[in-house]
Parts: sequence; C-alpha cells; structure tokens
Amino acid sequence: MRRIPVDVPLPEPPAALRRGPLRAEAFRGALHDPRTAVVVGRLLGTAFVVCFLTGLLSHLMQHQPSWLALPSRPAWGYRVTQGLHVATGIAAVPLLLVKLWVVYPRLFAWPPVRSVRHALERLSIAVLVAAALFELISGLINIVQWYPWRFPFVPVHYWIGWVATGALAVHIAVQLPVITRFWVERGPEAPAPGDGPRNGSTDGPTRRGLMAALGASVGVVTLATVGQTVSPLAKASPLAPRRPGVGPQRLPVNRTAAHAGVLDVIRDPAWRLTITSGTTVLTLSRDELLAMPQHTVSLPIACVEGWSASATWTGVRVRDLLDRVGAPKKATLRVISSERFSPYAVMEMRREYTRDPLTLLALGVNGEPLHEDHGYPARIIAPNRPGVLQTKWVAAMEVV
Ligand SMILES: Nc1nc2c(c(=O)[nH]1)N[C@H]1C(S)=C(S)[C@@H](COP(=O)(O)O)O[C@H]1N2
Ligand SMILES: [Mo]
Repeated sequence: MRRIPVDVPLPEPPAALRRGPLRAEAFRGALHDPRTAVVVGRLLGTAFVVCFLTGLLSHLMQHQPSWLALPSRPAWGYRVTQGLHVATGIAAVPLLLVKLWVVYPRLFAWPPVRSVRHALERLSIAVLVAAALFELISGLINIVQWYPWRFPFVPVHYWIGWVATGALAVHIAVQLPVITRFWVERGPEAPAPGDGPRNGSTDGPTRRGLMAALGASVGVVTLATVGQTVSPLAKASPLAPRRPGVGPQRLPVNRTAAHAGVLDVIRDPAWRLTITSGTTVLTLSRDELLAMPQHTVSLPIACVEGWSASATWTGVRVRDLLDRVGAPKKATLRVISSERFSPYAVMEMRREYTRDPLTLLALGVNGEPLHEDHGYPARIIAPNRPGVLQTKWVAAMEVV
C-alpha cells in the first residue's frame, strides 16, 4: 500500500486573494495568541471531559448493557453526576464562545491550506467546533423541553458526543506542543522564552481582564441555573427551568396525568396492580397495597434534564412484592405504566435495584397520598436512578 503524502506542500493560492480578513496583520488584538487559547482551552477541555463522562454514565444508567451491573448506592449518585453533566454543559457555553473568539482569526490563516496534513487538521477543527456547538445547543434546548427538531434527542446527542470527544482528542494530540509550552500561565511582565514577539498592539482587554470576565460569566450562568438541583440556591436561580419545591406536593412535574392520558384508568375504582411471576399472578387494589408493611424513605427524583428534588416517599418495598409472588432473588423486573405510547411506559430494573430496601412502589409522598401528576395510584422510586426510570402510574409488574 502506498503511503499518502500528507506533508507534501500544496501550491499557494494567488496573493491577489489576500484581502480583508485574509490580509497579514488583519487581527492585531493581543489576546488572539496561543497562550490565551491554551489558558481558555484547558478550562473548556476540563468542563467538556466532565460533561462527557457524566453523560456517558447517564447513558449507561438509562440503557444498562447486560454486561454491566450498576450499584443502587450511593442513593444520591445520579443526582450529583447528572447535576454535574448539565452544570458543566452550561458552563461550557461562555467558555466555548470565548475560545472561539480567541482563535477565530486563524480561520483566515494564509495560505488556507499548506499541505494535506494541514487540511486534515483544519477539517478536524471544523468537526470539533460543529459537534461541540451542536451538543451545547441541543442540550440547552432539551432542558427547556423545546423540541424544534425532527430527530430523536437522546441517540443523536449521545453519538455526536462521541464525535466531539474524538475530535477533541485529535485536537489535543495535534496541539500538544503548544499546550505544553503555554500550560503554565506567567504574568504579563514575564513573557516566556520563545513566546514570540507580540504584535505590539495594546488594544482590547488584557488576558487577566478577559479571564475575570469569563470567570464572572461562568459564575453567573451557573448560579442562574444550578438552583434546579441545589435546593438552597433555588431562589437565586431565575433561569432554572424547574425548581425543587415548585409543583404539586412541592415536587416538579414533567408530564401530568392529563397529558399522559391516564386519568380515566387511574381514577377507576376497579384499578388493580397486576404482578406476574411465571404462572403466578397476583392482583392488588390500592387498599390491599396500603395494608402491606409500609416503609418511608427519603430519595431524590433526579431528572436527566438536570433538575432534581428530594422527597419523602411512603409505600411498599418492591422486594416484598416480589417475595409475595415467589420471584427468584436474581430476577429482573419489568414495570409497565398505564401510560401508553411513551418511552417511559415500560421500564426494567435489575436485582441491584429490586432487592434494595430503599426501592419502593410508592403510594404517598411528603406525608400525603400521591398526587395524580406524581403517579397515583402507585409509582416506582429507587435510589441512584435517572428520573426517566422512576415510572409513574404503575399498572403491572412482570418478573422476567
Ligand atoms: N409513566 C411515566 N413515568 C414517568 C414519566 C412519564 O412521562 N411517564 N416521566 C419520568 C421523568 S422524565 C421524571 S424526571 C419523573 C418525574 O417525576 P415527577 O413528575 O413525580 O416529579 O418521572 C418519570 N416517570
Ligand atoms: Mo426526567
């Protein structure tokens, strides 16, 4: 196989094209320099990596592969990791905007491509910028629950996350010499040897001023939204789409019972929960469930969209229900909601969750019978689980 000659220089385009932003010295601001790009880039890179890893974890928890056993503890685990996912994604918005501002003059580098290698490098940057912008924008739009697109959010956000991460890895590898050279920030009075001549311009902000403004914007966007999961900050978070404590029984609601089309079923006095294990079938009314041993646990609902709220749930342990139908201890449980045609209508739960004493079929919350919008007559609440798997309006449970 012949090697592709990536380093062969390409001919330079005619100098007559070198106008406007393509002129030499078109950008004179001192902050379009590699050191600023590195200083901002390492913050952005850190936010991005935390966001990617917490997002990957969230994906694995929602689509648990058969080879992976997930722990049901710590009970607040998903609340913290998903809170971090959304908070780092939001913090990455000002970081990315500033990073793009710092490096955008390189869009007009001359000559546009020097070699095949150079062209590939520029292409990888284009992929990185496009994928990063897509992830941040689609994530933000999703947390305000606006779906203007025609693609399914979850798989697309997930796969473009991998594209962005791959492009980031290539970018870091290519830029490694620059990154290591400028990693340590020195004061403006002590330029590093080999820093290269500054272009002499003093217009525009200083790097310290830029970093202070950037720090302030990250602080403001974080404070304005993190109250959706850090309850004491809720009042300071005007932009949080959901807030703990706001909603029926002091809990936010994503989909109401009316919206889910379940009102007739859940208000029917003939409502029964059906539990099936092999040929054993048990049906229980809400009163029969209330007559079983009741347990009270304090657990958060932690939504994938970043809001979370703690509540005190009362109900029957799932493992007590499974024992009543003689289910094997290792069994996986399928939980079916009265809601139909919804991605949340059917949920599966493995033994780590079903055997956990904190996992309840909840009948009440915060000292009251469950509100219809919180899943009346009965809903699942389990520790360390994404909100989407806390199935409301449970109609049936099947041992699989
Ligand atoms: N059947 C059903 N269960 C559901 C949902 C739903 O739409 N339908 N929404 C899920 C999501 S995304 C979350 S975050 C929690 C929210 O529970 P809450 O409305 O009681 O706060 O319920 C989950 N259970
Ligand atoms: Mo959710």
